[in-house]
Amino acid sequence: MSAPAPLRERSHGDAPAKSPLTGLSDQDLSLMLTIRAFESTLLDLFDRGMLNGTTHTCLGQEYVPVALEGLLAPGDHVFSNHRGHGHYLARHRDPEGLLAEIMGRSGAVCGGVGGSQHIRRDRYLSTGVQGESLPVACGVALHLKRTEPGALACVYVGDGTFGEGAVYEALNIASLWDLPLLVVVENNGIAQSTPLAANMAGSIAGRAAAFDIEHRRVDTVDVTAIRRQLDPAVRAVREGRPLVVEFATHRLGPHSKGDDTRSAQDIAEARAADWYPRYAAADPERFARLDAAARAHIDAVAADVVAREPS
Ligand SMILES: Cc1ncc(C[n+]2csc(CCOP(=O)(O)OP(=O)(O)O)c2C)c(N)n1
Repeated sequence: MSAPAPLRERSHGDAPAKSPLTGLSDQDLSLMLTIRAFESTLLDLFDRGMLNGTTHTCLGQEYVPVALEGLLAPGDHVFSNHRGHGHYLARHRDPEGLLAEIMGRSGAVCGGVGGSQHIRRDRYLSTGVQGESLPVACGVALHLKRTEPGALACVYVGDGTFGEGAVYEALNIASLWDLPLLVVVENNGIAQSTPLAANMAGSIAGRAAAFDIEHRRVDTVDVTAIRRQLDPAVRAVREGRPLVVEFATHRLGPHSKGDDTRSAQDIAEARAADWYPRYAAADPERFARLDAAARAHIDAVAADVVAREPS
């Protein structure tokens, strides 16, 4: 595989702009690396027969919730889906509670009954039922509009979830009632085993437009640039202008723990788009130091949680 292109923004004069890491804090980069280490560890635990059930990792998509988190406030609600570990970790920075939840060990964030996909903590709620979260998020957005103006409901969905009718009922009401609803679509081009092209007529942008809802497409993995791009539109959400943000992203891993139906070429293309080697190339010393720390942290978390009593 050829080396990934260096990640750079270009100014109008086409002069090289700053590296993506220039504006990124150690805390944000560590969070991306912690999510990567967490998800890699989960697949490893599965391979060693130490996890039951199933799990869907967000490998390749870690930068999405980290970028969003910089635009969200503590009083906002976050609704997540089956691929939600990164969403949870970006919100609550709690790998111990999440791994204990997934493994059904003491210290589990939901007593071990929710597992990987069904987690509630404060203003965070995830569901494995595709599309279910949108109408619920609409209801919460209406409540926020009435009682806590300025707060918003943010809901993460995949591209395949646009096959669910509940998505359109929610978009319709959000537009009609001017709800503070932020829909984040992680468009990784595939739903389990069905490519987007076989699944969706038209486009996500066209579907948002049908409801008179703003749409933004994000094509970069540069967290600082993403925040700069989305900041005005997210502020407008808080004033009651719903928004669909579509991230063009890539799923590095299998759909869940071992079911990858993609061709070798498709997988190679996903890897070539990965943020991880680009960020590593942009600032090798800082990246290596923070990556080693994140891996050591998650190794210690896993050793601790594996040794705990059942919840
Ligand atoms: C209502 C419903 N139908 C089917 C499923 C099974 N299912 C789980 S994930 C998935 C694919 C979701 O694809 P997408 O929304 O693109 O998200 P991605 O997995 O790519 O992150 C399906 C069909 C489900 N969980 N809920």
